[in-house]
Amino acid sequence: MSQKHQTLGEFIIEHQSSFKYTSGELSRLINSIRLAAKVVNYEVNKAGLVDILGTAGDTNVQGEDQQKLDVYANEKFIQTLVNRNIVCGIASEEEDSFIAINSNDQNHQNKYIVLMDPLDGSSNIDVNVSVGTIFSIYRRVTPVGTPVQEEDFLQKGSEQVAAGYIIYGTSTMLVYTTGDGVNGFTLNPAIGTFYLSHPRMQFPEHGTIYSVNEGNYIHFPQGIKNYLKYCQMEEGDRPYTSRYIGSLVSDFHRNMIKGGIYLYPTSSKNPNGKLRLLYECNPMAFIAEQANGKASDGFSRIMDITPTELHQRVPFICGSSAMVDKAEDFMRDSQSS
Ligand code: AHM
Ligand code: MG
Repeated sequence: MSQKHQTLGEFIIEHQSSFKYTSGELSRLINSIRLAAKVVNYEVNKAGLVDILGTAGDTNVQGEDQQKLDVYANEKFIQTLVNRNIVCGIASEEEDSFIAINSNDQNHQNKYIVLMDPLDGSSNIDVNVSVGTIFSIYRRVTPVGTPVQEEDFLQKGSEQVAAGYIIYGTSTMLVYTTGDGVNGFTLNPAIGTFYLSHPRMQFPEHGTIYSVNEGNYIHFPQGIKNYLKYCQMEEGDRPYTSRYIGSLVSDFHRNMIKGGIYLYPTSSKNPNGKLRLLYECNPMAFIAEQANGKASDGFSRIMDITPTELHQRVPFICGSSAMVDKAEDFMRDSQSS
């Protein structure tokens, strides 16, 4: 089929056979995410119109206030995946523990688990700035037909079979990989259909944008401080441009298209970094690597980290490979001096 006007539904069917474990299960799973994305998109888009802003009154496991739309998005994604009987387990940034699905049904043959951040960057909703959903898919490691265990969720990022994000921006896009490159689909809201708009997305190897919350500069490790000074130095294509939306999906998406680096390092405020390894860093790292980019904790590959807990945080440096290499050089140099 020609790629012109190809819908996400057509794309999923066409590429099903290129997936190494051929089965319709992963296709059905991505189709369910597509459906939930449309429902959440509808709600996010009218956030400014109805009185649904403000906190829901709950706090999540990290002690942060939950916006109402976080709760809504969390429920919608979970409901869609549970009702369609498509996965055997779900873990969410908004849930304290993982959810085992049909755990007492021995006929339950589903192999996949999903980890997600249902609405990342949600503090931006109040001010009409883009937010996103991030998802990560693995095959379970415990036997099919038994209840899922924590070890199913604590797999290295390198074991992911698919990952993606939805960006609720000036347009709504779904961008995902099943380990065979990264493709982006834009929603036509008039008819509720995602169309392939960004085939084979690639980070430029070099870029000139750096994205970091520089307000935390004083608390950053010396290697990061040195790298930021390097970004600001007048030489060659530097100083680089600073762009920080404060919404990981949006900052990542822009950097992937234009070339750039995103950094959320450790600081005295966030001694392990702020972002969550399982819900944010691993899926973005998988997408980055599939798009010719790179993701590191400053010293080593994000997807090689063995997780020890569901809500684990890690420092995160991600983007154009030459830029991430350079930031790692500065980290290493500062350790050895
Ligand atoms: P969240 O999951 O609570 O929304 O936090 C993650 C977000 C990222 O999207 C964003 O890059 C970062 O937090 C911004 O943090 P800060 O405001 O500290 O710069
Ligand atoms: Mg988040």
